[in-house]
Amino acid sequence: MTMHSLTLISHPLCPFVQRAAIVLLEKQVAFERINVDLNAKPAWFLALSPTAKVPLLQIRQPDGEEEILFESMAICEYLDETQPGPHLYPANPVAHAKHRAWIEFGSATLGEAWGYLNAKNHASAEAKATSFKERLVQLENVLGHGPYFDGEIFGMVDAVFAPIFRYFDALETDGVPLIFADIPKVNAWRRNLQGRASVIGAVSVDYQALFLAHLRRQKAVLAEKM
Ligand SMILES: N[C@@H](CCC(=O)N[C@@H](CS)C(=O)NCC(=O)O)C(=O)O
Repeated sequence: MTMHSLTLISHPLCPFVQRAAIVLLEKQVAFERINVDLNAKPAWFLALSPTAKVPLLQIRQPDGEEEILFESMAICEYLDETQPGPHLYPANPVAHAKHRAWIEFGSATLGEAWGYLNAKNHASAEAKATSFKERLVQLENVLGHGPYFDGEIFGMVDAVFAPIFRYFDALETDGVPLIFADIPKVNAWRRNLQGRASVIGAVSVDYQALFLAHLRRQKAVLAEKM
């Protein structure tokens, strides 16, 4: 029984925040969520965050002690180690290390996906689409029968990739089916993550509208087709 309260300091579109929200929801831990305007960061937020980035996890102990954690994976691992509910890493040390490595791969994949989604000209969109697709093909080659990254059990790698795939669930443009063509295992994984309650609950119901508005504001090439 945990006797402290948890606040996730967030932004509605942030994929790193979603990692932590998914872990909290998988573990069915109650938490509060406070969104920060990253275009006008409040002083209290800047005072708490060494990197000026979300997510932050504020931990209030029953004795009034307060701790602040930053960096999404540090937060996710703290939650995995301290909160009840299923563990999101395998116990076997080799498997654990491999999962951590695929999480690094996931962060780089997120960077390629983000570059593609926000590209402001066709040449850079094409280059990013190619490098993103190459990573998806690498994943296709290591995925098993699913439904999740490492089989039957939903884990931390799933929590990292779900926010990446969510971007593409929110889009209905011509290029996207090409990126996801001929990688059936990745597509099955993507669909399984899309239907997971923790993944659904990690964002608000207006996520899609907010994300599309973001792409239009960025004048992303993809937004021309929407
Ligand atoms: N490595 C960090 C990355 C977090 C991050 O990039 N957060 C973005 C929002 S998705 C942010 O707060 N950006 C604000 C800024 O860079 O000014 C983590 O894993 O927590």
